[in-house]
Amino acid sequence: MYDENVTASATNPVIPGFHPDPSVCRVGEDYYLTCSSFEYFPGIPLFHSRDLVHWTQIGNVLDRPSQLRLPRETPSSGGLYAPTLRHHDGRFWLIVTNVAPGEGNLVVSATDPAGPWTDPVRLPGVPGIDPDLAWDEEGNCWCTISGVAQVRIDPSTGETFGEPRPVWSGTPGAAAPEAPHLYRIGDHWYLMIAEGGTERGHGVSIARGTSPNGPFEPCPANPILTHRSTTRPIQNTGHADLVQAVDGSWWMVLLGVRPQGGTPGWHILGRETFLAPVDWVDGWPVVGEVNPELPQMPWPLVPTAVPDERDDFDANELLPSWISLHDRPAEHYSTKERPGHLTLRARGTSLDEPDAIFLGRRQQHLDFEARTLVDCSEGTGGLAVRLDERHHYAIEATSEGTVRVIARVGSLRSVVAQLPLPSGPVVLTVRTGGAPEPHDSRTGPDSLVFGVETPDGATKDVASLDGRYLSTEVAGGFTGRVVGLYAADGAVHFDWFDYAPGSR
Ligand code: 6LW
Repeated sequence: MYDENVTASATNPVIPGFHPDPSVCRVGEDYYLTCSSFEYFPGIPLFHSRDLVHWTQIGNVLDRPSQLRLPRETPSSGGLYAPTLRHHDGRFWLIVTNVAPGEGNLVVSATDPAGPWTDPVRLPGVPGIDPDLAWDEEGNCWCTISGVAQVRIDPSTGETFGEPRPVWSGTPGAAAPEAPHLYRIGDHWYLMIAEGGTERGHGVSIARGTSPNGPFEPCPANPILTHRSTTRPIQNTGHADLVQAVDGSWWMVLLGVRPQGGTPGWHILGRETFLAPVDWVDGWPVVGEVNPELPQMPWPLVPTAVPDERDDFDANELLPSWISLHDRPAEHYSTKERPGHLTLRARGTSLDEPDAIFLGRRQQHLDFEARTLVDCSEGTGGLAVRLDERHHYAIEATSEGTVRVIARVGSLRSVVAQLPLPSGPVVLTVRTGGAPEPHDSRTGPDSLVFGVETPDGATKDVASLDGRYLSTEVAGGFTGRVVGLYAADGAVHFDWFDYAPGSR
């Protein structure tokens, strides 16, 4: 079984692929981190690390239908935004916004972060997004939200005490004060926020006061982190959280993107999680550089196991890195119907709908190759690279005996290549290739090359498509590419799925 996020060296991003809005906490020598998951189920991936560099996904916080409601019409980039993960009084607490209609802010808790987590407690008195949790010395729990406003809550009942009260609006003139986190550090309470919006202008600013409720005095060096208006390879740096390591040093986790190609630069993996060192000078945090190479870490690295390329679908439970759209009903997603296979059964929707039957994993490497052995004798389906319901490419085998490559970009949908299907199950492939012409300021990020394997094991390329159309700069929104398997009609059986870094 492959494991997520495995690297042997200390490089950024520490959690590649679409893993934005990181929130981190430490318990003893263990670090835990969560990210946003939007329209995908299960919700809120949870990672563990012993060195802050190597992270292993140990579960998902919202992995039962009773915990996560994403109605049919939930669009891509709807759903779950920006959790905060904290440990308090022997329990893990997670607060998050579900932006789907009728949902809102909710809290869950657990004694073991690998689960199970409780069913959600709703917070009807907490409006807005990006909720934070912090406890003061008297045991009061303060929930701070984008804007930035604050209200006292009881996280075990969802009760709020009074109306949210504005506490800081960030740097005058800066857009979107959001992603607040409140910390007691030394003699001060620090209120850290993101501002400038989650695009190229993103940044992190901080203020401090002697009470958790303010007044807050902004840091004279704000923003304490931004890559706006630079040519650095990591852009959009912001939405951060702080953690103190076992040795007393301080670190920041944050989101950033890696634009590729010419102008304006296309990022294809969504917003990823990066790590940066933090020093304290005169009672203010000073953030070290956010570079692809991490500095020498002050402790030995604890790499995780090298992942298997292949998932044989032999286990009853799917790995936590597999994500589907909105839900995962057993009648549509099964590893038991044909043992050793994943069976996907269509529900009258295609990849063009927000609730397609699609099971994927995040594209975590700028270059990758994926393959699957598929039996389409009872249906139509295949292998897709998905940005959202309006931006995806796929190679599919049909029950009528053809293989075709389909491109959907905005309102345009086209079958770009079609050929007869070899008899029996077929291996479908996709890999990244170099950017197609032109090779100048308009150069795109990459191409996606779809193919079939012939009986002698060679790969026959069927179509090569410009990767820029599966980027956030084209599609918009908050997510990144997901590579996976789908059923558009009938039942489709997948014997195995390989994902491996590298190609071109
Ligand atoms: C999130 C906001 C943001 O709620 O993007 O970059 C939004 N920051 O804080 C969705 O991830």
